[in-house]
Amino acid sequence: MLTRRDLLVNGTAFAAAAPFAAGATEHDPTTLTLQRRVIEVNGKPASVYGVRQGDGYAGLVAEAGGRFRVRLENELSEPSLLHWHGLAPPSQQDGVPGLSGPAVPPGGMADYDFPLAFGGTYFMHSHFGFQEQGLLAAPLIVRDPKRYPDWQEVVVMLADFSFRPPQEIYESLTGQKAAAGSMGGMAGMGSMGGAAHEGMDHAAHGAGMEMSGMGHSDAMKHMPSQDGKPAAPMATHDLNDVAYDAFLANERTLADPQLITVENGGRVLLRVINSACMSAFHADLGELPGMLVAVDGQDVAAVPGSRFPVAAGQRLDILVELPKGARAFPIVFVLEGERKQTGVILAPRGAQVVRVAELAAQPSGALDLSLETQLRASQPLPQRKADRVIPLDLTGDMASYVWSINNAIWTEKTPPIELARGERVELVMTNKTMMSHPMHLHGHRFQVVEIDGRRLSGALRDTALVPPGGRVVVAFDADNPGHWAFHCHLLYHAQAGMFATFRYA
Ligand SMILES: [Cu+2]
Repeated sequence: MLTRRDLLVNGTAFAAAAPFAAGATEHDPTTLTLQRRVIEVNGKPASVYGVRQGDGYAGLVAEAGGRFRVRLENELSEPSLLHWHGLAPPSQQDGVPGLSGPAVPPGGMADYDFPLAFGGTYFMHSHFGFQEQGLLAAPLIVRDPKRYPDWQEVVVMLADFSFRPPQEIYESLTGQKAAAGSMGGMAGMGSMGGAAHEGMDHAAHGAGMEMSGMGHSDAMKHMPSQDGKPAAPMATHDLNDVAYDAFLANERTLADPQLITVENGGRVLLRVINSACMSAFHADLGELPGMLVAVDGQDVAAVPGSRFPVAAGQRLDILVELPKGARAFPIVFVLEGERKQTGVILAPRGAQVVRVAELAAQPSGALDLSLETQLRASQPLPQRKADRVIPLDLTGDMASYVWSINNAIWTEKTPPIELARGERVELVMTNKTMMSHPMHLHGHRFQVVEIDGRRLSGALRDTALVPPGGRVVVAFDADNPGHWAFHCHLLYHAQAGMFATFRYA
């Protein structure tokens, strides 16, 4: 059995979800502190946020069946709040400013205490302004001791990074100054933009951040298919509306990747968290055969493979058995529609580590639902007829950078969609736009029950990708009363108005 020290690599605890790393005891809450830090990106210093425990551990590991007992301390010079992405807390503890409660002021704190009914791979991130783009996010692992107890857990958290202040990125996309508070769900955006602007590192400014036109990058001209093989040209989808300076795996690029010590011939549970604000990836295990066993923290019937898509806000649990031998194994994540990639290296002691290029041999395809249609929930929702069916057209376009639901741009005044407690709800999401939208529901797990007209007993999730022209139906039980956010998990789309709320008492 590896000790925690064995799992720590390069002085950071980022990669390992060790059993003793964080566990809140019955008596003491775990303190998570919001901080500013400087990391190095592309050889330059970058001022980012962080969520740290006192010992420097990023994020939190808790036990399924226990309680989530956390004290959040805000050491930033601006208000903030954390959302526990994928968990089902009481509504007031969900961390969406304006919906769940007020943001925590500088120097302030907030306490959280709720039961953790189920395990899984989750994460925490700010839902305040554009803080998420400044890496105000961290892993949140709820361990189930009965699940793969002898496998080494390796957490890989993905992010997209720009030296440009997010407010400026947003204004370039919309072509106009963002109105203060234009998005109540991320209240305080106006003031926040200024704060982020000051905080971001201007010494390293101007590192080639350009908008990629209307999203048609060069790779678009020869769009490969899902499995990465070149296919017919396809110019109808818009991908990657922000051109980032770097893509990070555990805050490192492939120029200086994290080396994660694994056992020779060991068994690894990869917990992949896509915390990128605007970017989707294909996980690529290279020569290693993998087994996808959970998405968004929820078990599915295992799917073998070495390449799996992960949209913004989604997670993957992948089992990997390493062959014997002192060899290193890169685990890379290729940006949708591009050759750019990031990743980490799994390396047994004594293994020779070879440098991995920052560009994949071939561009990755656009994410589609070919994997999603294969996924089957291990514990599906009980069969039940929907009490309420809600059509939600995903609307808007890239040119005007208007994003909306049922053609309604969300504002603080938008009335919630009213539900009744106990009903089975189906959300019929139809994407009328040219971009994919990963749609995230707070406070509930939903099941994918229909894709493009075919019913299925699909995965339980909290974030479902709806590709252009696609129609995805998800079902959930209204069993967690309150006021809940439902939105595109692309940060600037949510900010622009692709956002709605559900409410029931
Ligand atoms: Cu979107």
